[in-house]
Amino acid sequence: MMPRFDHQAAEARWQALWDERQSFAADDNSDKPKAYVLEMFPYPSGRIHVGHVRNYTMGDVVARTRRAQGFEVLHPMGWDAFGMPAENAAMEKGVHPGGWTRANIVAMRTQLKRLGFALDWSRELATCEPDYYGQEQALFLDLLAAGLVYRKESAVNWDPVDMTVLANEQVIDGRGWRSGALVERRKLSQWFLKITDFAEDLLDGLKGLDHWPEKVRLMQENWIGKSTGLKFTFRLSPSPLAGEGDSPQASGVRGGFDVFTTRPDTLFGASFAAIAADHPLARQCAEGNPALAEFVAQCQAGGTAAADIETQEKLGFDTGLSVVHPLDPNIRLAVFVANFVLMDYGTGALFGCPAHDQRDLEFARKYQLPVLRVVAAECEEDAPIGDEAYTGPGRMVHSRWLDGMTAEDARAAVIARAQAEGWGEAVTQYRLRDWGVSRQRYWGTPIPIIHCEICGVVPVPKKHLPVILPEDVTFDIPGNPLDRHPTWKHVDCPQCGKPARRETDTLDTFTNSSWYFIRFASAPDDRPFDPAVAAKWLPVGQYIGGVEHAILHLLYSRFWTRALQRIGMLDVAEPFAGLFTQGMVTHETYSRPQGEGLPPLWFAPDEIERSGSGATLKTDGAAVEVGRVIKMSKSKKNVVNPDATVARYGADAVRWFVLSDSPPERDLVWSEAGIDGAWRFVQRVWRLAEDNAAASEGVPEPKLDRAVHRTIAAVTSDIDRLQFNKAIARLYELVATLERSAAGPSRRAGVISCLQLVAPMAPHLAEEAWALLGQTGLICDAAWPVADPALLVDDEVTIAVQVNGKLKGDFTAAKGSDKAALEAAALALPGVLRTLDGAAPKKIIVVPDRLVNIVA
Ligand code: ANZ
Ligand code: ZN
Repeated sequence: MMPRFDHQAAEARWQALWDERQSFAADDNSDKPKAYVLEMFPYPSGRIHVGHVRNYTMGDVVARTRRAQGFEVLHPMGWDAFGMPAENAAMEKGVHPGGWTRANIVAMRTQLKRLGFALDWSRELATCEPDYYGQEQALFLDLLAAGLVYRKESAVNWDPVDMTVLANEQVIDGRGWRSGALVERRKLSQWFLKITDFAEDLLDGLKGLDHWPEKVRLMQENWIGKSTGLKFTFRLSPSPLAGEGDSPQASGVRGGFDVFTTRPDTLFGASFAAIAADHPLARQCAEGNPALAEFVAQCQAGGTAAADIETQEKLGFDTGLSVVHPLDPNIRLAVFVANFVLMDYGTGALFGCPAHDQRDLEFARKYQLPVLRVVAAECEEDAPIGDEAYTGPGRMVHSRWLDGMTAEDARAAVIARAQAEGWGEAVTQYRLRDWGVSRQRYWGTPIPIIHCEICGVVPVPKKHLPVILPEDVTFDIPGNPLDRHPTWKHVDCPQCGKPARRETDTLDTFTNSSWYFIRFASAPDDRPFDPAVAAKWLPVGQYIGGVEHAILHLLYSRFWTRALQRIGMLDVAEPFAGLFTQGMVTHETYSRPQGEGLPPLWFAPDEIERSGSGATLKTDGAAVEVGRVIKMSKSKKNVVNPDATVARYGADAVRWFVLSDSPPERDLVWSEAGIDGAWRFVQRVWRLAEDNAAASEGVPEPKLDRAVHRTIAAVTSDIDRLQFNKAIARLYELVATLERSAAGPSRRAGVISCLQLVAPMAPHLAEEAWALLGQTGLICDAAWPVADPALLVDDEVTIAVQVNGKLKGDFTAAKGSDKAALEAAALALPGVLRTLDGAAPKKIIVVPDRLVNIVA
């Protein structure tokens, strides 16, 4: 039997050696150029999944390559260790969130180490440990002192059965995800970070991020949601509800309210005004109107998720009030309280133009309000509006002095008039809201605040940090265990010394991930980071992770660095210079129907025997349905445990496979056959190394040298552009070429270069083969091969040969060959000899390096 590459022995040997030599420890004081390569750190859910493997392998290839290219590389790993799943596990399994999380970290660290990633484990951190979250508390206090943190009443989703606040994602169809109880809206005093202070800067900064995917920049832009428009005041006209002779002012209602519109051009198409249920005017009207009060209460019930508001039925309640149209005092518009108007956007009030806004149109149809088109596209002119509002460009109609203008010009004209007449002003609005960071949860960073009856809100003095999260808590009753802890929250006020109460809310876990990349770069004991050291590494050169974090995590991190910059702690605005979002890992699904009305029964890939296009269940041998290839998910059971695969095929084969099959930004279909193919390739490279283990005599082979150097250049640039699958395709080619070549110094040199190019992807194989070839040191320490430019230029050309303009064949010649040589070679071609059949050519035309045409 062919001697094989023994992956188990090799992996253990090299991993131990890298560890012992601290090969991948980053030196803050190195004078080499720095490269910070980072993958989004995992949540310690229990096991590494293949999505992690793909993500971390990509980062590892970049890190190892940069290292070989002479950079001092920082490639750290840690744990995003606070969050809900730990609390859920605590409630379901009766384990402590801390114990559960830390056990998971141990298991997952072992799994990651088996994959041979070039990580600086000395910088490992877990956000659930006081040395991390204590420094985060210090940062929170700094931001508070700088006025970037404030407290305000804000609505939350309240589950009345579980007695807990729910995140929007935990509200499903208006009900709590665990209890199934109807969710209520409650007002709580909560902490906010002033991200809106940076809205314009966060938007502006996107322009410079040219190593980010365009789609992510667009998602961020939409999330920030800058709108420019007009804010103007609607004057209330005396209302019949206010009673005989009473003006609205007299009945206590103010003289009017402000609205915000992005479409002032459509003002002549206005058919109603609407205010939010939480609007002060709505509350005032509700006081004397039980039916309206009932409607307002209805709107306030239910969750706070904006997505629900978009899709729910548009409902309104006529207040009986009306307002005066700002462009024509003879026009009155009825004022509704409407469920689709949000209190925390714009002014909490709008005018409705049903012809040109879909929500307004649905509303108008329901309450039989007029629908008047005021913008007409070129070809449809004055067509009536059906059940779709027209939101495109066009010219103004039915709009008096605006008629004939483009909608865009009309927008400017109305704003100019409003400003001139003093009833409105141009304003900019952002969809971005301040970041509410209070969570009524146990497993998170305690907010370092004390509430005192006398002094009010008192920050915990820094010398008392960290505020340690107590671990002696239970989860047998619903609610936040910090609230019912017997002693933890009772403290003396740091200012007056009287008994006071700790804040029992914890910070949103997104705060943990908003600065972990800084702590990786510098982690002193007595401060969050050392700015000089952090600035050496930051920004992260290449950040890699899932597109599911394209909005919040990245935006919060971009905010956090800006906030630190503003308070003079760190001079880095953009945390991530380069960003790459990798595709998902997918797999077939296997199921059996369970009968009418029941969901199918799903089976895991390792329960299945696959044969041809069908599949059977191992336990009973009967058929199962092979379903679509979809993202791996626990619910469909199409999850693969990487441990078994790594044990069987080796880390290198798994790493090779996750890079090889599809472009990194696309989804990857996990297949056993694919990994088997990768394993075979590993064996081929090993054989090639064995065949070239000894130094070899002979003459150089320029053609092979050129092929090798072309591959060096191409693979280097592929890795630079993160096109790992292309790099791998070229290495397949190079290995095939080397296998076909005759033994000699060129082949041995080629094998050595080939191993270096393979090393970032399959590092254990590469180290083992490097040693076998008697190379000095470790391959991970060897300098990256550099392509010789002289070997990259093509010095051979293909010459086409024609007889009377018809192609008869071609041959290769050295570049720049003289005419006589090309003529002679052309005349000797079999196709030419046959066509001429002994006749002498009349004329021969030679185009150097390209063509010989023979006229017969
Ligand atoms: C009249 C109008 C006519 C509008 C028209 C749109 C189209 P963006 O672009 O996302 O910023 N609006 C204003 N305040 C609102 C609130 N608190 N809750 C819900 N909707 C509100 O959205 C701005 C538009 O959303 C505004 O422009 C307003 O409707 C509505 F043909 O005013 B528009
Ligand atoms: Zn006090």
